[in-house]
Amino acid sequence: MRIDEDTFRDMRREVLSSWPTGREVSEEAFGYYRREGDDGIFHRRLREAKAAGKTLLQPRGGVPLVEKQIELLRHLETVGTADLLPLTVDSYTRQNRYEDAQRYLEQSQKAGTSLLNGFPVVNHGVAGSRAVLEAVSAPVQIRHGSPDARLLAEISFAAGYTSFEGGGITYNLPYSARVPLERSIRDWQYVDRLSSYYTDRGVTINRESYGALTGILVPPSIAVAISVFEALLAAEQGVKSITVGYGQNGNIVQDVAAVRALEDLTCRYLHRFGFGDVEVTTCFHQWMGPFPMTEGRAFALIALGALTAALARATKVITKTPHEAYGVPTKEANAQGLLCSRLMVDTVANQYPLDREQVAEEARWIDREATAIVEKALELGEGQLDASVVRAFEAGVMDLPFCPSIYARNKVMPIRDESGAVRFLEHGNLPFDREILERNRELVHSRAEAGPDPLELIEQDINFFLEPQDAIAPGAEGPSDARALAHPAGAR
Ligand code: 8ZB
Repeated sequence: MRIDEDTFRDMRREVLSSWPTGREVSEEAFGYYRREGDDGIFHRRLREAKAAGKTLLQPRGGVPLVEKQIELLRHLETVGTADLLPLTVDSYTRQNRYEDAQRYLEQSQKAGTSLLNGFPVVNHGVAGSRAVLEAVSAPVQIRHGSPDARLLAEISFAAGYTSFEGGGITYNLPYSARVPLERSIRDWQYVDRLSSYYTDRGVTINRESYGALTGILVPPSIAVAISVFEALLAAEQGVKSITVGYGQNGNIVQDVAAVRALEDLTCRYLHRFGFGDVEVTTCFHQWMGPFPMTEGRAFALIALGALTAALARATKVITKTPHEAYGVPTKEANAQGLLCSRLMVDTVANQYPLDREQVAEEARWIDREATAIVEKALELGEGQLDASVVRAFEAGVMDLPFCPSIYARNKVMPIRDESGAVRFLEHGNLPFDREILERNRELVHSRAEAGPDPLELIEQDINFFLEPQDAIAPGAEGPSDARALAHPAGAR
């Protein structure tokens, strides 16, 4: 159910009093947006790109200091030709540890270095965060990984940011071991409700689901089913611009089909629930799994991701960098990842070298699997979206392999087929029909039954893009500047 005005007002009072900068949030924000002639610039860029069939480029990037963040974003925009910019938030802020973020922010200021792995939006407050936005021309999105992003969203929207990543499932399960889904979904309903509070007042906030999830062999139908629920949950709170995402697995046909199924299913269910006026766009994540250390292989993988995103006609692609295997990238390496991707998306924009029927066939199977999951979850939820998700995960009807959270059953085991597409070795309690299971069995049996120990196969499949052992021997070079990388506080 949509949170009503009165309840929401009380909730906001509590959230805004949880840290001093919460007091900076005011209705002044609406005046600010109007002054900028900005009705939510991020969603407009997405809409234009979708209409033109273009794939926009967006990197990740966040450093603790305002001036350094501006320098970084200007570099990504001018040298890297990024279409959309990020403000990646540090890990302490993601965990609501604002005191720790404050301490490392002050130390970073004193030393003039980066002792946080991102930009602490809450600590910088409305003015500091807005200064970054105003120093660049491309729209900027807040990207993070918080199970509870209520205060972060408050400061971000008040500062003028019009796109916010995350959701109650996708920013919980891959990131937290023991945050109950019930709680993260509730806290994200607040973020979606806050987005619609702005949208109702003329400022459309774009909300993006983190469809790449754990980044490790996520079967497409699982990612699609989860995205459908995050889209429905957002729409239920009044969100009008939704981006659904998917992380590259490596088989071009399957990845392209997955993006198609993702968009189709999301739109179909939004319509069915009466949210046909929501604008849906797609985001493709370049490979989120273990990244090659050598520069040549890293660039090849970045190019493969950009190629696939462009063929899928994804609205945008989140790019990786040649430093991925080493940690947070320098701005120069980040721009190189963008330039590599730029060549690919521009070249492929007007080509379609794939077999259309093969893509359509794969998309039909992903659709069929995802539909089975969504329908069974809806049945368990007895008409309530949040209950559908909670009960479906309890029952293993929705599940996520290699998930750190105790709130996923972890009974699904993925495996690649001969062509590298991700299939099921074990489907756990996913509610699949006989034909789905039969097709899957046919596709995997040559690897699953002939090969060595299944666990060894899965390890190979996870490390699919890493160098063969002998290629990282002396002589094979990593990025020349990677050794100079700083290692900021907090885990990535
Ligand atoms: C779940 C997201 C992980 C990805 C990148 C990692 C990885 C994290 C930053 C960043 C640039 C940052 N990432 N923090 N990239 N600047 N502060 O997100 O490298 O690719």
